Amino acid sequence: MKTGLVVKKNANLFFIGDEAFLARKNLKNDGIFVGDVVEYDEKQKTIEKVLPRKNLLVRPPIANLDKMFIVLASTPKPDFYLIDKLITFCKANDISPVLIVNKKDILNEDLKKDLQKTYKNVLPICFVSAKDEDVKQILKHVKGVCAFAGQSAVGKSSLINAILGEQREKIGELSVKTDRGKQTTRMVTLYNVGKNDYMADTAGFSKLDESLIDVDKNLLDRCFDEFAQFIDECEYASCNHIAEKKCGVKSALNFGKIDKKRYNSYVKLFNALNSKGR
Ligand SMILES: Nc1nc2c(ncn2[C@@H]2O[C@H](COP(=O)(O)OP(=O)(O)OP(=O)(O)O)[C@@H](O)[C@H]2O)c(=O)[nH]1
Ligand SMILES: [Mg+2]
Ligand SMILES: [Zn+2]
Repeated sequence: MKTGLVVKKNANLFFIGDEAFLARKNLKNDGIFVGDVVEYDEKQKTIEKVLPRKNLLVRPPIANLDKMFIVLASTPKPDFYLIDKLITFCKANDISPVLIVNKKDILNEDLKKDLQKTYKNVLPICFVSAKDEDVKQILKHVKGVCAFAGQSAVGKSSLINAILGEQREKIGELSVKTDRGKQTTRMVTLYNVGKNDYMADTAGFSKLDESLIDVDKNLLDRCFDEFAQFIDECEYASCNHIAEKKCGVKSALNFGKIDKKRYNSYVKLFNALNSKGR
């Protein structure tokens, strides 16, 4: 039996490379996702088994995501809470986040400095413009299965088009209306951009509800990498770094060693998880 990566799904057909396969009878069609690594029978043209996944994203549906390019720009005004939620989501799902600052052509120096200061100890940052050739530098960061995320109008579709332009015949996202006509299902395709490296053509993930972040609130601080070195100074091992008096994180915040926006996102997310009983 051979193993392969599902790069496209079309009705009940699954594509491994350019070849179409059907799901074996005991495998339900809705149990196989783009990004799944599967065992397949080359003669029967059937998928026999889905190998265990490291993660599964719901909207858009994609399995085994390795890297997320979180896009922001000067316009629309950055939604730092969304960015921090996405970074946390990555940490909780074994995904490497990379920050892509798009629209370099209209980026002001203050925002640039601010972003570098806030995120330099958190994740790699890349400054690009979808309208410029240097957009291709994003390809150097592509490793495994990758996808873009970020708020509406930051330029995700433009970036995808700039990077995958030659490979895609059709611009924009494919959406298929279901029989009920209400729900739309986004069809994701993975494009091969290197030996084992793939870029998803989806520009989903423009929002992220806290309910999708599956983290115990008491472990949320572990998703904020730059807090780690200060946690030892907290009086209690169970410190949540909010109401406690002797807290290493809060003291680092007061000394400007932890960024205020990042800390605010932490508190907001902690409270959201708390109210959901996590
Ligand atoms: N100045 C400038 N404008 C850009 C750049 N990249 C994209 N834009 C513009 O930003 C606007 C939004 O771009 P899209 O690619 O549609 O944004 P998106 O993130 O896919 O938005 P949604 O699909 O709504 O989530 C468009 O008008 C683009 O032309 C850039 O590098 N510089
Ligand atoms: Mg778009
Ligand atoms: Zn603390």
